[in-house]
Amino acid sequence: MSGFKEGFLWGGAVAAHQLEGGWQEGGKGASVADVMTAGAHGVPREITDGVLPGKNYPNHDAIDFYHRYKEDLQLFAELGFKCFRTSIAWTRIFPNGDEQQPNEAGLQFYDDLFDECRKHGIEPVITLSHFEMPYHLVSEYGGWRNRKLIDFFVRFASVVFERYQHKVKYWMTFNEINNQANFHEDFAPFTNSGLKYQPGEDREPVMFQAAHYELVASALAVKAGREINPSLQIGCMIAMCPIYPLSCAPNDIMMAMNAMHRRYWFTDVHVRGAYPQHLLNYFARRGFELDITEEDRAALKQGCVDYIGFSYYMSFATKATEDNPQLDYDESKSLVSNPYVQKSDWGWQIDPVGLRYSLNWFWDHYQLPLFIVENGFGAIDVQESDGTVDDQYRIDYLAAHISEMKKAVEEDGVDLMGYTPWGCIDLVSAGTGEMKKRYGFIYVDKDNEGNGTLNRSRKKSFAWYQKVIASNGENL
Ligand code: P53
Repeated sequence: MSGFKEGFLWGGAVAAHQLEGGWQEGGKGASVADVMTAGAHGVPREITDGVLPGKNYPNHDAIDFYHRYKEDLQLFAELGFKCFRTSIAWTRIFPNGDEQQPNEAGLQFYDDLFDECRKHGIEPVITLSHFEMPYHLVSEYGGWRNRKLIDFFVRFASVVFERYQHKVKYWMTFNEINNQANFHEDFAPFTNSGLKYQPGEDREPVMFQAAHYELVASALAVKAGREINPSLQIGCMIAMCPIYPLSCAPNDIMMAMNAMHRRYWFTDVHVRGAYPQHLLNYFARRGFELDITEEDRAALKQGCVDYIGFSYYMSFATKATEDNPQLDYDESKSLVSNPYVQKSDWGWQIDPVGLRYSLNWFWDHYQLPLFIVENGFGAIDVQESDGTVDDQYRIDYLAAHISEMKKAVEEDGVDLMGYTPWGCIDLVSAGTGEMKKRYGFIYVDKDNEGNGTLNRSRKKSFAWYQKVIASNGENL
């Protein structure tokens, strides 16, 4: 008998900006994703000052889900999905972010989409902010460095909770809110928080300030959602890459612990409604004076999440070095390669056991239900002349991860709600903006340059995942 609970949420995950396209349709405004060009492995995406002529912005058209969602949901239904995780593009509802009234055409689009899901018995699982905040909030307000964004976000959240409360039960506030722990690079601060740093600016306190405002906004949204409808389940969303010590040298162990503190304190605030003492001590040591009011602290306490959603793709490793006596973690410098695991073509370390470890880590720390809302293998797929794609490597990756997830549930007793592999249909990569970094069970005919018919077809992994769901995870 399978240990997965009754009603286990098997499905797939995407984000609005990575598949919808239709970037100006139905009154939609420009989001941060709309000003990011295509990059590649080792070539960062360029963040432009608004939309400039002659640049390639892959999210503008993406895979045209905006017009093709009925066909795509038909395929998800054929896969046997119990749920479908996507996001509501904030810019369809509030094109600039600071309006008083929502845009009805945008609201109608998601009504239609959720109705279509329900028609197939598929439960929508919705992220409120998935790397697609209104660009206007960046250019006019400086992104989340500005406290005013709390009100804008809570207004957006309240409008969609009110509107969709009878169609959507499962929600998450900020996607991978902790990516910005990597504040030395430009990508995460911009996609998480709409932050553009000035040359020479001390980035770290700005990141902590933005994250604080987001955590307050998240808590106020949770509170508002509960007031609108107490049956809503509202979670957080954390990017989990567990950080191992490279060796058992005591200082390597401490370095890994500090690194985990610096990357995962966000979860403490979401779950417990308060900052961990180690972080307050770190702020004091570094002399960071953040705008954290008594009112904020009260809000955090009143908006603790119902569950923890997280992504898992890879694990990291770190070690202590002599030039770092306080064992501070700097994600752009502190990571080392793990000699015991393989890497994907994009350098992501493949570590199925790390998923079991992560499930146990979250469960031991927080004792809240867990939801794996992203996991998957970005790879270059080759379409044969007959249209088929033999993606055995993807099947191998997912089967190995599901098998470890089963052990976490059956042997370790972790409370797991569901599993939604990332990019169930090929879409635009967030990190590189490429189409050729594919995750799907469904192949989409489109290349990095934007050419292709956009036709959908089933890969080998499609029939495999169909069996996994039908057998509730027994048939891997
Ligand atoms: P792509 C970094 C590390 C882990 C997850 O990523 C990440 C990132 C950001 O690139 O993002 C999540 O497309 C994110 C999705 C994203 C997916 O992982 O870079 O929530 O939007 O597409 C995979 O291969």
